[in-house]
Amino acid sequence: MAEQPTMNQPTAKYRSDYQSPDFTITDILLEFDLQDTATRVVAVHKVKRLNPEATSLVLDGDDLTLVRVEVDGQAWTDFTEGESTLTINQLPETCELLIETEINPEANTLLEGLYKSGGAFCTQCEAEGFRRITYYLDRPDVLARFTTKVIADKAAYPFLMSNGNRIDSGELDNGRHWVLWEDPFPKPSYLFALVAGDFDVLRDQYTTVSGRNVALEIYVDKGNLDRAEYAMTSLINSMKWDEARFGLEYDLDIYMIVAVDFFNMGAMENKGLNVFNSKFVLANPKTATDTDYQGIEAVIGHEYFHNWTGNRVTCRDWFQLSLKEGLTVFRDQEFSSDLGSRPVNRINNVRIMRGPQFAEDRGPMSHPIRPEKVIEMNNFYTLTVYEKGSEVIRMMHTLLGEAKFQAGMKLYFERHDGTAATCDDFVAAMEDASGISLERFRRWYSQAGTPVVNVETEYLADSNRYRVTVKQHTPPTPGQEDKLPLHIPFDIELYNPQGEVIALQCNGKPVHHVLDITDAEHVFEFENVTEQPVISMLREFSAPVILEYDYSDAELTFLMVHARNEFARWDAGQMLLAKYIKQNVANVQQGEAFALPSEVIDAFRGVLLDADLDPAFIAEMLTLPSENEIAGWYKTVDVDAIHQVVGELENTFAREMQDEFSAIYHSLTQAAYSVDHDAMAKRALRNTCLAYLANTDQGNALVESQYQASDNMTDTMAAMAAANNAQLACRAAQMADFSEKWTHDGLVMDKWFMLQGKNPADNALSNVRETMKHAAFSLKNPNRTRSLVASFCGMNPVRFHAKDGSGYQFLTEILTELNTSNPQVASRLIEPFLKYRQYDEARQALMRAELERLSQLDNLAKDLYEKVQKALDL
Ligand code: B3K
Ligand code: ZN
Repeated sequence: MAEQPTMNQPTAKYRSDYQSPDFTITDILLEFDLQDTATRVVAVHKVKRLNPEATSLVLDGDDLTLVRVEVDGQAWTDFTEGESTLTINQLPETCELLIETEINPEANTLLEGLYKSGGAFCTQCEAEGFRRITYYLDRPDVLARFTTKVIADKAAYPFLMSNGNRIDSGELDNGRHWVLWEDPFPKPSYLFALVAGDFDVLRDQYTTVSGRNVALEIYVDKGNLDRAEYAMTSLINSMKWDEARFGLEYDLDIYMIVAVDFFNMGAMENKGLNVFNSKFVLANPKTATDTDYQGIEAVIGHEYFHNWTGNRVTCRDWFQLSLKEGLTVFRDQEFSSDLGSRPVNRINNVRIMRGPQFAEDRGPMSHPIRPEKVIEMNNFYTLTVYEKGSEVIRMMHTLLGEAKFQAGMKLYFERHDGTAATCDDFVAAMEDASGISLERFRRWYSQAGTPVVNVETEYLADSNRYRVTVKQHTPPTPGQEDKLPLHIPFDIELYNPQGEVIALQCNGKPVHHVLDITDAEHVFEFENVTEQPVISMLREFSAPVILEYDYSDAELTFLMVHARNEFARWDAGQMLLAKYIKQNVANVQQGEAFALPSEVIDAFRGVLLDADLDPAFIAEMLTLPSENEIAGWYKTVDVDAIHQVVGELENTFAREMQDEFSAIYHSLTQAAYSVDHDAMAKRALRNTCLAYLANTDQGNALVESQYQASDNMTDTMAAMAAANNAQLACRAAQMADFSEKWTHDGLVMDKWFMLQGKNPADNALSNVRETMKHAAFSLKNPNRTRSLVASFCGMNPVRFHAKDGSGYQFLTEILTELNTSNPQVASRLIEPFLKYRQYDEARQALMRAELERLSQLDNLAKDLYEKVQKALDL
């Protein structure tokens, strides 16, 4: 735009512009001579022309120094180097193309391409990082067989790894050695990986269902072997589960996982050689919480499941990302639910949808699960593509049922194994295998935003009928004004006053409990309903929508007790809480007192005392929605009123149920720590009780004694989080003690940094600034940055949104620094700014000013550029 002259204009790509490649590469032989600042990469490609009209081969490359080009063994000079391309002219129809480049892994702070993490070399190529290693057709629809030779100093880098099977190795005279790896499965460049370093290795093996032996190896920093076991157990469980539930078997002789400390995201599914953020590998009871263990199981599963959904069948282009990510998230969610508690898993997945995913849908970056326009692909590894993508797969699963869904999966693999496919291919396989039309359903792939389903009911006593009117609409999102009706699976149940299920019947015929909502409005009249029923809707969160229905308190407390599935009981509790949170936010705004009817408290007391319920489920029932989720209910967010109401609600529950919390807390004292569902469930409930009790007179003493007595990180962190949240007297001493004990271990210190970020104290920001000087902190490490900075800016709304704008200035300072060193991390951190339109005018103006400052930065990275210009609506 004219008034923003300094904002450079990176170009966007559009899904509709897809063209198949002019050339392909069938084989690539890579040789790496690893040196910290000058690594030589020789790549020999077998190139084949696909489009007879094409004259030039245009390769992608970033930050490379070109050394030489040869074609069929001869030096080649007919090429041009662009800013991020190498165009080679006059190539024959097939040829062997050699390109030698030099790269500087040590200077690579972007953590994309080949870089150094601690003392090790490692790579991250998805989405477009391979082009920072060598010039290549760096797009997912070019599938080549990779052979990789890694050469490095033997003493410093005794382990040299790449994808596939290790086929040869040798020694060189100057203290260097080499290993040759061959991956028999053609793959796109984003699945390439290389690791070189000195590690401790945990080894195991797995025999697949057809009897093949697979070597399993987990590489961790020296001294961390005692933290790798749970990752190994999770890997073996994943392999078994994928065979049992999806009939999918592993295909190479070796599966390696390497844990590194410097990593931009959770983990990466490179063929046969996963690279993991150490956060999702390392755990023992002293260093990791139960939540960490669950995270490890989920991420190990996720990356393993990608071997089929992602690697064997990959994406044609990056717009199709949800083809592999949505499906693989669905698979990892099912894995966690089959192994642990299904209701608790579902509740937590739905919290993510209703909190941060719905927020993404409301913001300027709102996009369909299959985006249409992308400037920086890394910006689209979003909750929408992943979590909503998984919900879309889950809806198909609901519509088809397990057997037909699995038939669809089978057909999908029959058709597309070894190729790069599209989301449409997936839906077509589901449709063809099941015979169920998904025509209207496909709109979920192209329409952005959160649909709203509005329901009205009427009991027609005279005719024993119950009329349910269901309307749907999707509010406009940037670039998509008009929305069409979607195919929404709408799962309902009716209960009579005794809590018994009423069989659904329309026009004399039984009706399935999942209603097909395909139009803007449907009216259902259920027959033989002899008493006024209570309706349970959107059971299991059967579609990623907002449900609007005017429930009475009595209906909600009824459902909290009588709904047949636990998810629906939890959901009723959430709706009841939402009602009184909203009412009290209005009270606070009008200067009135906080008030909560005793019936509401009694309903929650009833859940707390229900001995038949899983303690983990009770803990979820008593967990309040986050301040961020609550913020999403408003057009204009009042952070201070929300913070106050959540605090008062916590205090009221604590005061009114103190005896029950206290009795349960003391009754759940455990003997020895173990990582199994029952033990974790008890700890979850016990620590939920502690969090409430922290707000009472006994709080300080209880929290202090739990901290002192604890022999595991779950209980330690629960005590510290309770002290932090309730600002107890014991907090300072605990924080000092913990920091002294763990300063040497960044991963453990992340928990401490997170508490500093979420500290509700008035001076939280100055504490955060002080904390950045801590010996264990570094902005260069994404985990540290996320723990401290992202937790302050994203999870401490009342302090981040301080009226004087100090929180906003702080974020701009950090973003300015990360814009050059690691824009991918910066691009995650900027999220709170993107929501500026949802705040009062004064805060809006302050945030907008910060966004404008950012837009003026020299060399604003594509990652930030895309978000800033969308937020400012340029
Ligand atoms: N596929 C990777 C994510 C890559 C992110 C690139 N910025 C991990 C995963 O989803 O399994
Ligand atoms: Zn994934």
